[in-house]
Amino acid sequence: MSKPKQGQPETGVNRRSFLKGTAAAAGAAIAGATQLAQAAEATAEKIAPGKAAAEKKLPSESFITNPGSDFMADVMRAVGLQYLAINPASGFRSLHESIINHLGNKDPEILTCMHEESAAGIAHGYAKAAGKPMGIMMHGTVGLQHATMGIYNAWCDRVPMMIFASNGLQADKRRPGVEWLHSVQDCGALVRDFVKWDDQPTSLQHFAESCVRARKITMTAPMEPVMVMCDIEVQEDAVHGKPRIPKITQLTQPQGDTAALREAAKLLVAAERPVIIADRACRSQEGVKLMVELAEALGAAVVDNGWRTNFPSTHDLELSFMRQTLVRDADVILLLEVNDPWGNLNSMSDPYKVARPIHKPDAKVITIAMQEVYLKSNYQDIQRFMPVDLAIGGDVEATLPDLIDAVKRAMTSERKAAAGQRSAAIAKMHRQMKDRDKEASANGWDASPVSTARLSAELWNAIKGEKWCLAMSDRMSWPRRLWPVTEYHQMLGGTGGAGVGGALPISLGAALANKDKGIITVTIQPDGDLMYAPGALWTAAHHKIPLLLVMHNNRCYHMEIMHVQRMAGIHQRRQDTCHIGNNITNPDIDFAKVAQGLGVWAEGPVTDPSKIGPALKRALAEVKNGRPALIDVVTQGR
Ligand SMILES: Cc1ncc(C[n+]2csc(CCOP(=O)(O)OP(=O)(O)O)c2C)c(N)n1
Ligand SMILES: [Mg+2]
Repeated sequence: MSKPKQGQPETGVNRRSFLKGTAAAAGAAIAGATQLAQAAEATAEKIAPGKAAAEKKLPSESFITNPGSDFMADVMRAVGLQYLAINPASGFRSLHESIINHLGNKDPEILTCMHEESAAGIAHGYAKAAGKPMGIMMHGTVGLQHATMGIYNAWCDRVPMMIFASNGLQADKRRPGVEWLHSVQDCGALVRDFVKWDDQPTSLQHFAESCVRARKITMTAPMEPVMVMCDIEVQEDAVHGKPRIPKITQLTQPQGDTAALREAAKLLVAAERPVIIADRACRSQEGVKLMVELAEALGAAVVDNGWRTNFPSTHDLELSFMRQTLVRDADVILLLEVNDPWGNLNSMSDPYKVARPIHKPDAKVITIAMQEVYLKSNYQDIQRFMPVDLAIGGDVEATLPDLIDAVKRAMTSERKAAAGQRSAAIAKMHRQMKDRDKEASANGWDASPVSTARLSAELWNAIKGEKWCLAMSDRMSWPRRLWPVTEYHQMLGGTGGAGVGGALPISLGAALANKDKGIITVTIQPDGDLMYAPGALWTAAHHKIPLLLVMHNNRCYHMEIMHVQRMAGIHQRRQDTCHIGNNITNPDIDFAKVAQGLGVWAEGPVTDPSKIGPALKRALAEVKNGRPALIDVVTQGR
C-alpha cells in the first residue's frame, strides 16, 4: 500500500477507515479483514511515524529484543550458508527480520525469488557449481508445495541443499486464519520421499543440533537435500537459557572396501576389453584427474554419461557416444555412480517394450556407488534391478585412489603391453567419432529456424576464449560432442529428475556460484522450460547474476511432439495434427520482451544463423559487466 503521490487524487474512501469499518461491520469473527485492518494500521504508522505510537504506546516488556530467530540466524551462518533463497512469508517473518537486521543480510544473504520452485532450482545449480549447499526458506504448506518439483530434481541429481520450512506447531498460539491454513501436523510428510532427512525442532537448542546434523547428512554421499522446520513460536519467542551451536564436523566421504577393490582391479587388469561408464562419479577436478589416471593405467575406454564432468572429452580414451558398441564387446564393465546400470547395459524398444541385453552374458559387471546405501521406496528413481558381479559401496572420488593403486599393483608387463595396444586402437576410434560428429554438425548449417548444431557452434565460438561453464549440458548433445571439455566446472549435467522448469533456475544458481570465480556461465534455455517460472529472470536481474541465456526457442514442447507422433504412427493415424497441445505458437512468445520486462538485457528473435554470433558478442559484454543477458534464437526441434 503506498501513499498517494503528490498531485494524485485521493480515492473517495479513506482506505484505513474503510478497512476498519469493514472489519467492524462484519464482526470480530472475520479474521482476515481484522488482519487487513491491523496491516493498514501498521502501514499508517510507517507513513506517519510516531502518530500511531503516540496513540498506543507499548510497555517496554512488550518488546522482544532477543528473539529466538536471532539465534536461528546465527545457526544458519555457523553451518556456512552464504545465501538463503526465499519467497517472503509471515511464517518466517521473525527469521527474515533477524537475517536482515541482526546478521546485516550477509552469510546468509537473502535472494528474492518469485516462485519457491525457482528458489529450490537456484540452490540446486549453486550446489553443483559451488560444491556446498545453499539454504532455501519456504512458507510451511503453501511455499513448500510450490518447491516440491525443484526439490525432487535436486534429489534425483544427488545434490546437497538445506531446506527450511516455517510451521506453527502450537495450535493455541496460531493466529486465526492464514496461520492455520499454512500450518501442518507433519510438514516433512510432503517431501519425505525425496529428502534425505527432516526434523521439526521444538526448541532453539534442538534447532541448532538439527541444523548441524542436517549439514553433515546433506554433505555426506549420496548427497541429497535435507529439511529443518522453523517453528513460529520458537522463532518469535525470546531466547530462554543459553542455547549453544555444536561444533561443525569436518567431513570425509565413505570409501570402498580395500579387499573388494583388489578383486575389482584383478578383473579389470585381466580384461581384454574393459569399459568404464560414469554418471555422477566426480565432485571436483581432482576426480577428473583420478578418472584419467585409472583409464590410462588400464587402457580402458570411458563413457561419460554427462551428469557431471567425469572425463575430458578431448582425451583419446573418451568414447562417450559409442556406449552401445563398447558394451556389446566388453568383457569387464566398471560402472561408477551410474544411476541406471540396467539401462546402460540393456535396451528396451519403444513402444513395444521388448527388452534385450546389449552386454555379453558372461561380461563381468562391477559397480562403485553410494546410491544403494541410501534409498527411498516410493519414488522410482532407482531404475530397474541389475544383477552385478561385484557391488562396492563407496564414494567414487574417495575410492579411486585405492582402486588406481590396486590396478597398478596388479599390472604385469604383459598386461601393460596389451593396455598400450588397446589404448592406441581406442584413440583411433575417438578421432573417428570426433570427425563423424564434426561432419554431422554441418547438416543444415545455414537453415532457418537454426539447427541445434549451429547454435552450439556459435555459442562455443563466443565463449571459447573465456573460462566457461555450460550450466545445463544435457539440453542437446552437440556441446558435449563438439566442445573441448577438460575441467570439472565446465559442464554440470541436467535437471536430475527431468522436471521441466528446472533448467532456468538451476542455471542461475550455477551462475551465482561461478560469479566470484571468474567463470562465465552460459546456458541453452528451452522455451517451454523458461515459461514455468519466468520470474527467475527478475531474480537474475535484481541480484546481478551474470548468466548468458541462449534461447533454444523451438516454439514447442518438442519432446512431446515426438511422443505423440510415435503414437500416431503406431495407431496408424495422421501425423499433421500432432502439434496440437504441443506447439507454443499463435501467439509466438517474444522472449526478448519477456526478459526485458523483467529487467534483463535481451535481443531477438534471431532467425538468421549468421546474426547469432554478433548478438552473442553484445550479450557477452553485458554478462562480463556482471548482469544477465538473453538472446532469443528460433531453433529447429532438438
Ligand atoms: C514438470 C514436467 N511437466 C511435463 C513434463 C513432460 N515433458 C517432457 S519434455 C517436455 C517438453 C519441454 O519443452 P521445452 O522445455 O521447450 O524443451 P523441448 O522439448 O522443446 O526441447 C515436457 C512438457 C516434464 N518432464 N516435467
Ligand atoms: Mg521447446
